Amino acid sequence: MNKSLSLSRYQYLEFEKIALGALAPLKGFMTSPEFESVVETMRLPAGEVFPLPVILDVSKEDALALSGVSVVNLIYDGVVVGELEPAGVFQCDKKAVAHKVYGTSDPAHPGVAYFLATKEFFVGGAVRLLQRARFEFSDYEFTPQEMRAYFQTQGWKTVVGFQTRNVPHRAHEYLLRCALEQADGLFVQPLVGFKKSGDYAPMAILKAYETLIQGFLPQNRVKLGILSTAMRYAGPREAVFHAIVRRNYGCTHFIVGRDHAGVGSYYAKYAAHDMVNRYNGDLGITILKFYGPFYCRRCAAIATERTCPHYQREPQEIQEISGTLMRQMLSGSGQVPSNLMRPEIVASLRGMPIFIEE
Ligand code: ADX
Repeated sequence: MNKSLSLSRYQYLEFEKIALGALAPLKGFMTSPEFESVVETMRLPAGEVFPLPVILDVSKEDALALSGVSVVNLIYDGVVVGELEPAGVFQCDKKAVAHKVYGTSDPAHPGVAYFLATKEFFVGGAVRLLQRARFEFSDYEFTPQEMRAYFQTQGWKTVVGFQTRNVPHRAHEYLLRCALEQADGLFVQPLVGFKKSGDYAPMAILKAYETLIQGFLPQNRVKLGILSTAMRYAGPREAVFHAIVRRNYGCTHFIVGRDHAGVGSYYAKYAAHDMVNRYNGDLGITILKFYGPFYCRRCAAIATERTCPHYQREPQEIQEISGTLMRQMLSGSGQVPSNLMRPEIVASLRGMPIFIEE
């Protein structure tokens, strides 16, 4: 008996990432034992580290209709884009799970809000991709296989992966330069799947990175390519998730800085560092942890807690550079001091929508 399930765009991208190997070792949407194991222990039943649930939510009617079905056609926009072999449906106590995964069940948290709003049931099982997702930024997207092949042809033995959801400011640039000191290549992979309103629009991020890479970084050692998956704002757990995904794309190193994948004040500044420390050596990718960077008026330079004496002595001379501050400046007067963001980057954003609207 054949059955169909219509996917939302969010679900289609999630399905596609699984099928392309971006979420390896997952080969399908999580089954009940996998889900439980990941939520409780941050590991899959076989022991591999995996920090976030990857689930396909369905209505009660669909859950009932799946019983006894061996293959489900996955439909997006009226087209069969893939198949799922259902391996059971399940439910959970969403608030309790949110608390474990996000550290909060507050519906004001955007990741929690999304999770609490998922349909009643989840269906697990292996997937097969029949048609890639196509959307306006697809030309900037590469598969894990394509990236691995690219790194090989470039002769890059070590590659640092950089996750971001922001237009680059000077602190980001500092991290990128540190990465280039360490490794053969750098893979800047902005996440452009689902993000909350008020975050940067994907085109603004891409334009800004093109400006930075073409004008100020060694182009032959930097590759730009998007990751079309949802931002989950899960802070420390998502830092581990982002690292695993970049490992799957062939990176050997991954940057985790301040408040990685954080939102509001739900996570301590360096909670993601503590989390990655717990799995050190077990992720298949080396984590490069960074404190700061900030702008120091005394040094007249971007510096970090490890390189600047004024951080302790004259904290009033330290100007923190946060994504939130930059967004405020860009959405207000549009004037951003050049010691915080390159004027060329600010100029490259003129005339285009910079932020995602409601
Ligand atoms: S994230 O949500 O994708 O993590 P963002 O684009 O701001 O947000 O960050 C990209 C990477 O740079 C993350 O590893 C983050 O921790 C790091 N980062 C961003 N700003 C700073 C900063 N001022 N100091 C240290 N690390 C930073």
